Amino acid sequence: MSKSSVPTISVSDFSADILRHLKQSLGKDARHASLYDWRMSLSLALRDHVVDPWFESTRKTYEARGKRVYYLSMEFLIGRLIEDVAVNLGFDAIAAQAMQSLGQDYAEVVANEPDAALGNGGLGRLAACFMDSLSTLGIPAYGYGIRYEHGLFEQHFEDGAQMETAETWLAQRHVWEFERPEVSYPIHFGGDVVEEMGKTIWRAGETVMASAYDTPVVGWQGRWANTLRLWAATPTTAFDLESFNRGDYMAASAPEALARTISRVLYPDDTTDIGKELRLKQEYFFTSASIQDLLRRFLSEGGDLRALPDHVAIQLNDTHPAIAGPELVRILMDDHGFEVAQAISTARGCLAYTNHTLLPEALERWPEDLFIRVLPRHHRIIQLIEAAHLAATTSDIRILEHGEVKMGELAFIMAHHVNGVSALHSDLVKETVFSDLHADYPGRIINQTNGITPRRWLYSCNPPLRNLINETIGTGWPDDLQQLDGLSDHVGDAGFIEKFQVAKDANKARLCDWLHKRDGVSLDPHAMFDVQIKRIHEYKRQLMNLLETVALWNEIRENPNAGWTPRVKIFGGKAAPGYVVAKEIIHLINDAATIINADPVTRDYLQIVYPENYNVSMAEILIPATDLSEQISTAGKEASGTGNMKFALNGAPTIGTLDGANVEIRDCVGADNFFLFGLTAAQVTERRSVPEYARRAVEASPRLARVLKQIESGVFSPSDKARYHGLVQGLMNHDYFLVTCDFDSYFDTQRIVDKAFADQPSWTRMAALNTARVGWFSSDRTISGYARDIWKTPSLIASMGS
Ligand code: 26V
Repeated sequence: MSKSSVPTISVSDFSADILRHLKQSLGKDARHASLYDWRMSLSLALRDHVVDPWFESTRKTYEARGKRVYYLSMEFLIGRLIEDVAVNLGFDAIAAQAMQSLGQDYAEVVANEPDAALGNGGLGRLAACFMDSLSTLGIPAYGYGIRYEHGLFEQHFEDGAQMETAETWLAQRHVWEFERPEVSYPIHFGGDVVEEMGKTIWRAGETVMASAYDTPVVGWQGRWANTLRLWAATPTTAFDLESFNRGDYMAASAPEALARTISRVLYPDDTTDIGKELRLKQEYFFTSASIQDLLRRFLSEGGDLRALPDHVAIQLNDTHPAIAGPELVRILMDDHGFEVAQAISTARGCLAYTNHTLLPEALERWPEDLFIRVLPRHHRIIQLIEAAHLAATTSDIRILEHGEVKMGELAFIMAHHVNGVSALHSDLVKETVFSDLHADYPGRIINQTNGITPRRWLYSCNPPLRNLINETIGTGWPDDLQQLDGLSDHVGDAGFIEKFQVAKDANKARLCDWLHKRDGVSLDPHAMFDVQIKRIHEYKRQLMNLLETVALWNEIRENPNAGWTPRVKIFGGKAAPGYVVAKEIIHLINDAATIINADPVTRDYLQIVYPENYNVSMAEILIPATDLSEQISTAGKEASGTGNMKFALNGAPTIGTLDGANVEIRDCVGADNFFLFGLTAAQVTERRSVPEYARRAVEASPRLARVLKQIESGVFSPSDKARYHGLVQGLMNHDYFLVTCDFDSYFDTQRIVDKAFADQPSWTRMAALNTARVGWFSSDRTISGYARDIWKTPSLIASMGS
């Protein structure tokens, strides 16, 4: 790895920078400054040091005249940035000391920053980790997305039920971004398509402007910084002058109203394709702006569009930006006179598509009539793309079928590579959703197993473990995570294991303090912290975790003196506002917590906590404090998972199924250091064909039958005994995700976990081996794979080679 080019600064100089910003940028003096003012001043002082590496990277990129990566994503789930920037610049200790010298609590200032929550979950967080790694690796890249005014909704509980309120991160100034009023593009919708003098012309019905906001993303040690460019919708003109002159003031402001809605709010449903016009407009809005922007950049450097694929690699983060294919073809044909075939092959040379889910309900399809209404020209181009595909292959796969536009097929056909996000998932992509297209285009589907940035997900979120690793194997690991292997030599050393335990205990104590302050909840820090944090979905099976918790409660009550291993079951996560079953599951967890936590017989052994409003910042506190990681999805359903990697890296062994990246995690950490249970993906498919499989599984398990009866009869909802009738009946009658079939295996494996945890030194050794052996899951490794296999882009950090 290259030598550090970290700018150095003294604590006193940095304090002076902060005070200068307090005065000049915030207009405050130190005596009257609020926490907000201090946070802004600190952020601005840090931001100053990002600008030089940012300019330098831009200069090198222009000079190299090489290829740039464009990562198109509807979501970037960023979280807070102060700590991230400080750590990457090597300023973390200096920033903390400077704030202290100014009489401020650094941790409190850092915690004052709202999360940038421009994403739902895994897909959006992956995009944020990728931006970090692209900069760390010195690959010239732009992230393109939407500057939502409102990120993911905030969750709170009313009598245990989820309620949603609007998130308002932009109510405060967002200091990390630079507004670029000079960078804006018209985005057209609707209207019609006409032929005039042999030319096809799209006469759009309405137009909004996309305006750029740039956030620099600095990589490890400030060696490189790329740009995250987010688009905000603005009206072409604030008023329609014709209506205005007619005196119709309200109609005159209509274009403004449309524009403002487009980038207003993130869609909070990552499970069902809602098929809403506004969502399609959002997708086209940011994709078109991004394509126009990258073409302008290419042409301004004197590029010949026929050579576009040598200079531009566009990665589609799921199908959300799949309209990029037709949009690029449209511009090449309508504005630059390309023939159809040439336009399609040029576009395909630039495009690659990542699939993130096999769930049929999440695969995007648009009603064709809606699509024609919003994007009439693109509809015709899709017909041309489909015709070219049918002519070039023996395929009978269509993009336009049954009155729908199928975005997965479109993305696949227009991409030179399609990738899955774990080994198992990529195999399933070949065997299931895209089996026919895989046969038509052999070699197009490849795998790139997901990863996580070790800067945020170990270095910053886990100072005790970071320090122990530094003192054990040195400080080279944050951008070369395989170096963690070196810890393996120390797991036989009782002194090291003891220190590993001390680090875990410190993180657990930090979580206890945080929870107590926030929610007034007290936890037993010696209990096992058993954590499941992720979006609430039936396939992720939070319900199975809860059923196991109730079964355990029953058993402890019956035999309180059997030497139970104390556990705290921690849940965190949001349900899509319209996902009724997921919301029932949340309600049930909270109801069960109320009853079980109040039981004097079991309270020393079992506790349930469900903190409201799980987000990236909460994950940063929970993950380092976790003893046991719950990764219990129905095999074949979780494309990869990335939380699974974060837990293992922070020394929490997994209880999990052979699903997604769990398979590869287990291969790395070793079967002895992973608690495996449940049906395999193949067995799941088989079991579904057994008649009444759920009813049979319940009949075969008295333990499960009892739990279901308790829930159904209202033991946990005494004021509304029928509350969970539907939920339980649903399990007995459908149970598509095989909660009932995996229950016994899960329960039994949890009892093995109990025993393993009781032997603390041996447990800690297992935890340390998890940390030591998951270096491969760095997103640096993932991005190197994309760069090598898909983008063909070298690193521009001189000493890093390609
Ligand atoms: C789908 C939809 C459907 C239309 C409405 C809005 C919306 C928003 C997001 C999505 C995408 C869901 C797919 C997703 O997040 N997949 C997750 O991707 C992770 C990163 O690859 C992976 O680790 C998780 O296993 C996978 O569930």
